[in-house]
Amino acid sequence: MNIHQSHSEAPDHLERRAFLGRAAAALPVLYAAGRPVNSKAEEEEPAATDEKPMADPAYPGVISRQRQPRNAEFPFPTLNSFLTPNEQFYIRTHFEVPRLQATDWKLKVEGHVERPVEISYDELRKAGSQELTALLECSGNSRVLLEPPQVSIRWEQAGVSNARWTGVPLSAVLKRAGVKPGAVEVILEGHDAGEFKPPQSSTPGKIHYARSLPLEQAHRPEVLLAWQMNGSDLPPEHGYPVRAVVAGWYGMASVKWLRRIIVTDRPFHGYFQTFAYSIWERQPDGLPTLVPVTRMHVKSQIARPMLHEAVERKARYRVHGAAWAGEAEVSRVEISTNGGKSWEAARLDERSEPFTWRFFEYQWQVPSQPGRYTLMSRATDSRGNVQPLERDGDRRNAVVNHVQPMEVLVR
Ligand SMILES: Nc1nc2c(c(=O)[nH]1)N[C@H]1C(S)=C(S)[C@@H](COP(=O)(O)O)O[C@H]1N2
Ligand SMILES: [Mo]
Repeated sequence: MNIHQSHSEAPDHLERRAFLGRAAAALPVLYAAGRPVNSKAEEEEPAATDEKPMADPAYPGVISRQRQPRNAEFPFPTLNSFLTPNEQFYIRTHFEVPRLQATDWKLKVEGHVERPVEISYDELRKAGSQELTALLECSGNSRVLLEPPQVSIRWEQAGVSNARWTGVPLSAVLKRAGVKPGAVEVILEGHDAGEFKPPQSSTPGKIHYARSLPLEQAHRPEVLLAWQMNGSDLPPEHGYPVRAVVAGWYGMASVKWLRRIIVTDRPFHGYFQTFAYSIWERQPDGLPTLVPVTRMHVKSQIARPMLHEAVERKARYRVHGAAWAGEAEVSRVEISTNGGKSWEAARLDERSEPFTWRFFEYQWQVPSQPGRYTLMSRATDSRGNVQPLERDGDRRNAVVNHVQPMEVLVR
């Protein structure tokens, strides 16, 4: 469990800095020159810190995927700090970002409860404070890999980011209202609202963003109502003043700009629960049934070389990236430099925790023969789940965790 009281630190961060520092070395060169270059693994560069992430002005910002409403991804080839700076954390919004004030914000807790309550921002912050490092990944991340193209944002690699969150467990708030017997789910509703028009689908009037959690999930300690990320108040686009963080679940569960919590005695079938963010599941009776997307699946991604990067022949190239597995830990990452014909173990960073990512690296002896080569990474988690090589078509436009071929040019 990596839930800490405030200010407890992971013990191995010196070791980790050394590992991360090498990753940082190539990046300013890459972007300053505007062209891919080989990694200079042996160079001494100031190490990136993962404790107080700062947006380095030399680093690029996010990559826009849609202007209105705003959707943007973290520039994954620059991956070098364990915590993603707030300014680079990917943004997934369905409606315009609500502009809220903490001073007049109130959270309603109602429905199947003993005492409906309204909690102010100050009351919530006084209810207790915990820290949790957790990665969010949009369930549509890597959608660009899908054939034929699917509806919704065409994420490349980084509808995914990692942050340290400060908040109070949702269970504490539920306790205050008193969940009645017979309750089955907890709906989290956001302030943001709008209408969906075709081709995505029309909806009846304005709807708010809302998702539900099964009651037992809502009570887990890694489900927070958070007001800070990486030590600062949430930025407006990430849910200011208060959002949910459902660690280990795909991002859609982590409802931003919370306004209402509704305890229900029946399953919720809202737009974002049943229509969007749902996948087919084969039932024992043979009938495929739509079920909401929930837990993250094991996945790994190579940050460098990036897609179509030009790499010098005969060089030693530091292939590196990150892997994650939701509630499980990453126990192995393998690399192929020949399109999946053979695999070799990557070196894993020491820092390994559930809910977050684990960095990996692999020293590639680049062949002397110029041409196109396909690199791949494949992760295995502590429960024995292996990242699949093929896309599972039952998953519609979501949960894209199969191995990603990264074609590079050796010259
Ligand atoms: N209220 C609200 N919460 C939301 C969303 C939204 O559009 N509105 N998007 C969800 C989705 S699909 C994802 S992937 C995450 C993204 O969180 P981020 O923008 O902070 O990265 O927020 C989730 N919570
Ligand atoms: Mo998402």
